[in-house]
Amino acid sequence: GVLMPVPMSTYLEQELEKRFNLLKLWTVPQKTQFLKDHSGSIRAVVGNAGNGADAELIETLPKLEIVASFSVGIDKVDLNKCREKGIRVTNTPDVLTDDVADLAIGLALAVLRRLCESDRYLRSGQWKKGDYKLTTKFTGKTVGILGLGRIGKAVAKRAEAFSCPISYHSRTEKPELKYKYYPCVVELASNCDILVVVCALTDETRHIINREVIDALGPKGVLINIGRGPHVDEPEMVSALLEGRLGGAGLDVYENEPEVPEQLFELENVVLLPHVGSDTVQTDTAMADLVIGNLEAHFSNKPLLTPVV
Ligand code: 8YV
Repeated sequence: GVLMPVPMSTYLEQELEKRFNLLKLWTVPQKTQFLKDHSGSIRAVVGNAGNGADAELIETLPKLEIVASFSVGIDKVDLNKCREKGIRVTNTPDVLTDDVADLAIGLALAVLRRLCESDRYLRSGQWKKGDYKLTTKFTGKTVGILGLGRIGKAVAKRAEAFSCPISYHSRTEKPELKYKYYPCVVELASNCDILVVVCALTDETRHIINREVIDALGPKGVLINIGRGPHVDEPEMVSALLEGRLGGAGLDVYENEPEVPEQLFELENVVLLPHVGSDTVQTDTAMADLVIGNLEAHFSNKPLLTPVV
């Protein structure tokens, strides 16, 4: 049996049902009892960015062999527990890089050029009545990237096409790249107009965007978060935005999804998306195919396509 805790992709569900006994946990009323009843047969879990496999779930499933995540980020999978129990873990890197990087640029443009606000202005009939405010130019703005991995590099490449000088912070400098490296996040934030958070969520990067970093970015700075909500100290970000100490924000992720601080709903310099970074038809299919490829490889004793553990 393959356990899916939450719905994530209709195509993935259909393809899993063709090949495996798919158990959709969200459709059963008594989840704990259901897990107990099926604990002897569940050999795989397919999680995603919101619901992975925590220690409790892993302990409930003694026959679990593999966690195949429908996401590149695997912060919701207890990797130590998996290592300890010899459970394999796979993710979906590369196939979603373009979409997530595209969205970072989209958010930057949406915040600076006030695209969502302009759309609301037109739809509400304001255009016919009043004057309109000027916005901020994106081309040429300095873009700081926190985490220069696969997606970070794709963001850099796109920003370069907008003539943006690129700088970054990551655990180690990448001297083969021509972008400016800052060994400290506060320095990166002080020296960029737009800060894009795109690193993996780990104990080291949790709340890496704290008050000091936010103040370094400053009243003209814009924060783009396409990584994970907990990278940012959310209450600090909200007060900085409310007090005008931070210029704007474009967010796809939040600390406690699907909860979003409602104070942000009043702010026109903030663009809020419901964690849709990789949600295109094309990438949904590619991610699902990768999950299935990993499961099939595992169950036929072949090397995993994209192993993490
Ligand atoms: C979501 C993501 O997982 O890959 C990740 O880490 O956060 C996203 O791709 C995706 O939207 C499916 O839930």
